[in-house]
Amino acid sequence: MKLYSYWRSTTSYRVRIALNLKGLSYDTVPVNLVAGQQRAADYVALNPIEAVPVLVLADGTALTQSLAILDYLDAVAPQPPLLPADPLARAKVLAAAHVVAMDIHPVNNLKLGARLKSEHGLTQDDWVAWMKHWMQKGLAAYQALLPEGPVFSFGAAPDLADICLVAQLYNAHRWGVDLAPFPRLTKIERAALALPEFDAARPENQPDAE
Ligand SMILES: N[C@@H](CCC(=O)N[C@@H](CS)C(=O)NCC(=O)O)C(=O)O
Repeated sequence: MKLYSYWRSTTSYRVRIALNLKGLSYDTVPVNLVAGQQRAADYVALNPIEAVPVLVLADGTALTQSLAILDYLDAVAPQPPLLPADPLARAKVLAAAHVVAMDIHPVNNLKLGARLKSEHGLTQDDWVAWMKHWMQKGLAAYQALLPEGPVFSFGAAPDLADICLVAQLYNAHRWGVDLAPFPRLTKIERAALALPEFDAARPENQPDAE
C-alpha cells in the first residue's frame, strides 16, 4: 500500500497510527501541502477534495477520507479493533473521535486559513488565535466526554478516539494551546506515544519531516 501523506498533517497521522497498530506495512508518498502539491492535477485525480491522506491499495484502488480509511482497515484487519463491538460503547468512542474529526479539524484546516487571510484580511496572529480557540473548545468537550479511570480514552487499549486525539494534540502543541486544563488528555497522549506504533507515526519520524 502507498500512503499519500504530509508529515504535519493530523489526518495523515491518524492513518499512520492505524496502519502501525494493525501491523500493515506501507510506503509513504510525501505530498507537500505548503508547496500546494495537493492541488496538482495528477493528485486531484486521486483525491478530488485536494487533501491528504490517500491510501492506495495493492490493486490501485485509492481510498480517501481518514475516517473512511480507518473504517476500511478495521474491516480488513480486525485486530486490534479500533471500535468496541457494543453499540453504546461504539457510539461513545465515535462521538469523541468526531469532536476532533468533525468539530476541530475542518475549521482549522490550511485552506480555510489561506482563504480567511486572502479574502477576509486575517493576519497570521488572528489565524493562530482562531485555531487555538477551536482547539480549546473541542479539547474541553472531548475531555468532558471521557469516563474516569481507563489509561486511554475509553479503555485499556487505544481506539479510534485516541488516534484522533493524539494527532490533534500534536497540532495543539505546535500552535501553543495551553494544555494545563486537560491533564486527562495529556496523560492519554503520554501513554499512547510510549507505544511503538504511535511513536513511529509521529510527524517528526516521517521521511518528509523538515
Ligand atoms: N476530512 C478529511 C480532511 C483531509 C484534510 O483536510 N487534510 C488536510 C491536512 S490534515 C489537508 O490536506 N489540507 C490541505 C489544504 O488545506 O490545502 C480527512 O479526514 O481525510
